[in-house]
Amino acid sequence: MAEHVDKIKTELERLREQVRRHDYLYYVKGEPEISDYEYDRLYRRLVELEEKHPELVTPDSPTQRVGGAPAEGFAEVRHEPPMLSLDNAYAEDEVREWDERVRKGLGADGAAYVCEAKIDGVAIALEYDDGVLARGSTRGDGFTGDDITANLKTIHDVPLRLNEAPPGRLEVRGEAYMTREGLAELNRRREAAGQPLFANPRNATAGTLKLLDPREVARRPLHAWLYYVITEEADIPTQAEALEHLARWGFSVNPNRRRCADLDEVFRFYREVEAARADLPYNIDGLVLKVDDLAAHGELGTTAKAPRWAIAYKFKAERATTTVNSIEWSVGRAGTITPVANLEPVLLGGTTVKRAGLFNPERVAELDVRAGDTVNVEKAGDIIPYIVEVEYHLRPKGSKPTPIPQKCPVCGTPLVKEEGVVGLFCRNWDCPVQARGRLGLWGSRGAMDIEGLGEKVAAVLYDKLGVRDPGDLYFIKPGSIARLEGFGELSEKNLLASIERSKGRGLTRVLFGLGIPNVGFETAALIAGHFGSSDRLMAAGKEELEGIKGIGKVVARSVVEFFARAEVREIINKLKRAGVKLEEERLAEPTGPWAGLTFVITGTLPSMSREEAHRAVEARGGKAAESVSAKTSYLVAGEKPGSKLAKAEKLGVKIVSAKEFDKMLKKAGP
Ligand code: 0OW
Repeated sequence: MAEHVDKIKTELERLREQVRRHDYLYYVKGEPEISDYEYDRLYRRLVELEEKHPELVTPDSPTQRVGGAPAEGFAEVRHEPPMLSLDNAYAEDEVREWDERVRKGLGADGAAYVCEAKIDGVAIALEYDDGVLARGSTRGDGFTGDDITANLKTIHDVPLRLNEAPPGRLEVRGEAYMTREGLAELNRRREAAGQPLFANPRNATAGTLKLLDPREVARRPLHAWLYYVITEEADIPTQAEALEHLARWGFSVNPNRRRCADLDEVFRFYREVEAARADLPYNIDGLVLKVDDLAAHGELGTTAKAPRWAIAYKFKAERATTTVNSIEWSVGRAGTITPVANLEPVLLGGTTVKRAGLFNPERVAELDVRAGDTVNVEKAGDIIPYIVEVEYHLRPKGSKPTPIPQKCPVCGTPLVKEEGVVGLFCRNWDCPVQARGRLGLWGSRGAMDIEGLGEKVAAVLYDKLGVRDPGDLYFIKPGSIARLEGFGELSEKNLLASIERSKGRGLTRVLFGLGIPNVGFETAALIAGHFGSSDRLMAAGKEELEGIKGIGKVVARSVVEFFARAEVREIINKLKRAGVKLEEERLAEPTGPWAGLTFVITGTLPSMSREEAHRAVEARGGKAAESVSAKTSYLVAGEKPGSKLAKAEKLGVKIVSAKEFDKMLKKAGP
């Protein structure tokens, strides 16, 4: 028996090593050696073997990148030493002054610098014990950040196990980021789901790292560059070598870097990188200059905010001056009213800009921007240029403040403000832009996937055939599309056939396709899996919705209010009459003696690991959460409990010792 287990362990380790190596080659080096098919075969073999022997799963196995249950919140992590920010320099003379301070501080004639591209992302820290990822966190305020290990594990640039005999205790720091194309794709998905768009890759990265559900994080295109090493166990004399070590250990290290012996080389490199900036797939906003000699870092020390041995040498944000010809207001699929400034065309960062975002009515009022104004427009790597400021002194005589619309620019319905939410909204269900948008969402790939029913065709069906909602699609009279301009017998036949085929997509896609506010695909799947049919869902109250794992108050309220609308009930009736499937097999609700209970483990349990305790709780139908909240049923306090104990006491959460927990496990049965 023992040798059989050893044989399996050996095969598991070999498979993990192979998958880890091919992950590294594919994601970090971008030089895969095997085909996707061969990789999938390897990976599936590993998953199969681990499913057969769950007790042999290790946290650093490549299959453990995407965790399961969403966290309730994030534990805190103290940064030692603090994660500092950087002082900024915008011009050569400021860099010269800094260089002078460095040389004076070191009592040296010259200092060599490592210049690194400054990634416009979100700072992170990764801790490794014996080469295995132990914890990952955000920078927070530099002293305390959030423990987002489960989220960072989903990033392929973050190794779960290091190569080449790394130090036993190691911390590395770097920047999580998204490429511009990655963000564009993410925004396309969000637009289809009626969710707000991210203005730039940095916001998208920050928003994603904060998500409680690692499965959603895994669906987002996150990357990371690492650039800083903290360890007592290796003697690394320079920053240049630290970066080499990082690459050897398996981390992604940004290639746009150069060791410069003097400032002339620094300025030359700065101009080279600035010229190449637009060709990089990710945003950089300057260089980070660091004294290469790491011993000098200790000599120079830090201010309260930033190191004296490093500085951010920023690119000038691309900025241009032009005039506003007009300000127009548009309404989006979800009823959001958005102001846009039409500009006198101006060259900005290599492109001609004719429009600039004004975000929301509040911003227009705050800026008091008007047609005829001279404005400064900026594009600091973000996708849409925006108006930074108005040159009020150049304002033409007699100009009037821009009127904020009171009515929807499309349907004339009075606009509403919603408490606590920035912006103005048209809440007219029949607003043509919104009704057409809903038809487009219904036909989209993530929803009912109706081939040929894009936004344009949806608008034609709306305008020419009086199709007002998804239910009408299933009652289009044959022949009525064929006679429309741009259509014929064949295109009608294909479109009607794909509408017919869409009837069987199931409840998840129906719910996503209806465009319920705050309900994206993942949430739609949770709701469909819980209720199994639209009838049960429409009969449910807020409480039942809030009781579903992963559904909060906001979503519960959105769903109940949405199905309370007469127009929605009308659509559901039409869909039923058309024979559209409004059911889905229900996901097995966790049963067992601990169903509905939430446990949080803190400190070390003598009898089992944290992972094993979580699995023991889930095997009894309970939920294992990472952090304490009012919804926590029990806090299990092991040895050296962390800050969760104090929080549990404050919240009046029931606290049990490791021994009591063992007794509870036995009592609850296997
Ligand atoms: N964004 C970057 C970057 C970098 C740290 C080390 C100690 C203080 C700054 O690419 N390449 N190198 C450093 O070095 N910091 C960077 O970004 C900083 C981190 C926190 C605020 C900035 O994002």
